[in-house]
Amino acid sequence: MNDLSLSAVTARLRTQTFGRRIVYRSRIGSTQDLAREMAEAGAPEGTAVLANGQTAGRGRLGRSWVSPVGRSIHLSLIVRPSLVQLPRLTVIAPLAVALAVEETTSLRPRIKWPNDVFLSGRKFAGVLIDSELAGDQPLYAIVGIGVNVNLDTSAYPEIAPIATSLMMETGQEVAREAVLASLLNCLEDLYLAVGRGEDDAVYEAWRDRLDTIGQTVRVRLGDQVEEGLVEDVDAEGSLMLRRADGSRVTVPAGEVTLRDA
Ligand code: BT5
Repeated sequence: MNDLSLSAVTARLRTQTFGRRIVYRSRIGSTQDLAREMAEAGAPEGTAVLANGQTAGRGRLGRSWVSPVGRSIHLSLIVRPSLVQLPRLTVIAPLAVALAVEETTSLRPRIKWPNDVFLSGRKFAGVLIDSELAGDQPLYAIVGIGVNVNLDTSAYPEIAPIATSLMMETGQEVAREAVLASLLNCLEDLYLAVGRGEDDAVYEAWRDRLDTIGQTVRVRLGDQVEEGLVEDVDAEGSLMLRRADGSRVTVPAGEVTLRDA
């Protein structure tokens, strides 16, 4: 079995807190659940829960995430964001994945709103953010990120037509440790930048990689369906849609699904 070398990850970290405490399991149900338990018990910001494989990996809205042992990155990072940082996690997380892949390979990922990261029109990474508030104050958030690094997605019929991996795109195995360390470095850089109020550069970098602007989309938001042309996005990741009747609506990047119209 391909184990993840934590010392190889740590050697590449240039973070203050992100990934400085790592909890590692060779196999787990979902890293999100352990991270949530640890956050509830007071684990500090930056604690990273990692698993070599998951037996019940989760996507959003009850969907599942294919997480076999030894091939991918399964990360749940505990953060304790400010009110400003919390909504920007949906921008920071996929952007950090794209930047980490750019830093460690020759690939140039694209982001599909709100949280998918794509190569050659196929998804290779996804983001799931769980957060806990007390009133309107954030207590913690768990930034869940799955990255198909050396996964042969053709072996999984449920995702074969829509998914890819860094190995499939480069034609060779990629060191998970290098991608993971770069991911933690990029996540912390972006998170701290937003905390200092420097969101403009973060927003621009995200917007540059976003494929969704200019497309006509249908968005399901609870019971409501909105359809329209994506005119722009804002710094919190909301979509600005123009409906067929010419009116405009802003759709937050929360619990939504995107369908091609
Ligand atoms: C996501 O959900 O894309 C969020 C995935 C987050 C996974 C991480 S791994 C660490 C942490 N622990 C967890 O339990 N979860 C997080 P969503 O946008 O709902 O996309 C889910 C859909 O993506 C599925 O319905 C499939 O169509 C597809 N999918 C599932 N597994 C995939 C994979 N390995 N690669 C590409 N696509 C996949």
